[in-house]
Amino acid sequence: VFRRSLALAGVVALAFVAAAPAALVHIRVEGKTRTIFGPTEPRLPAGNALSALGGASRSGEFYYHVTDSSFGPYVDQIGPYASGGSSGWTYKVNGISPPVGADKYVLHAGDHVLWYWATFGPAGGPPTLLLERARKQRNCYRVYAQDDTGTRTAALGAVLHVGSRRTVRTQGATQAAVACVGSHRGLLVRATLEGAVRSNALP
Ligand code: B12
Repeated sequence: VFRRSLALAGVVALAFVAAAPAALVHIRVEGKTRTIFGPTEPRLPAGNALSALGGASRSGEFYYHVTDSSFGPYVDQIGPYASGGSSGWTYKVNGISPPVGADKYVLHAGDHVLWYWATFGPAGGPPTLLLERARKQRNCYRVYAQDDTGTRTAALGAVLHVGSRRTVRTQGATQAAVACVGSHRGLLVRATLEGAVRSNALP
């Protein structure tokens, strides 16, 4: 009996090692043509970047599919679009594209997870847009483009969308892409730029 309890304790301990404890993380899923989940990056509990996608799928009731590959579990479809050729689903955590499978990337509280559709060319994948409020300027926003290493550059030429009807073009040269959108109570603001993944949304 003692040996059996020891074996059981071992199995339980292993289960705890294998499953990373869930942390409260932000998640957004950007599809090929529209946002699939969480424009404002809501929080949900997840232990790794794959389980974050699972949680978002349950919460937002959207389809995703994982297949086994030589590198481990691979997300080969989200919504109606399956990966193929040089296009498919990739993820970033805090703006950086990790060089490991999503099931291996352990998340920490407050991390921002982004899953998005990407087509890779000679220059790599598309930049992802990051929208921030401009400091000390009411109703003004800055837009950055982030590459796979998370390096930020001004997203020159980005357009801000205020709700679904109004757009404002950003101004700026090398340092920043900024725009002030005026009063917009109840409407979310987000940025787009040709060739880049659309940004998070802010009130
Ligand atoms: C093309 C490619 C992609 C394409 C796949 C397009 C498609 N048609 O499905 C895209 C751009 C979508 C992609 C995504 C990712 N990739 Co990739 N990819 C490659 C690349 C350059 C070639 C793979 C290939 O076509 N092999 C030939 C075919 C015949 O063999 P295959 O086994 O059928 O290939 C499939 C799998 O490799 C799968 N796949 C592609 N990438 C990854 C990554 C992981 C972790 C897994 C499990 C499977 C997988 O897609 C291939 C096509 O179906 C390899 C580098 C290399 N030289 O192997 C990196 C490579 C496999 N990818 C890598 C990584 C890290 C990723 C991402 C996790 C990056 C990210 N941060 O999001 C994501 C996967 C996330 C997810 N969806 O689960 C790493 C894996 C490292 C590791 N040890 O885990 C590699 C080795 C590149 C590297 N050196 O860093 N990738």
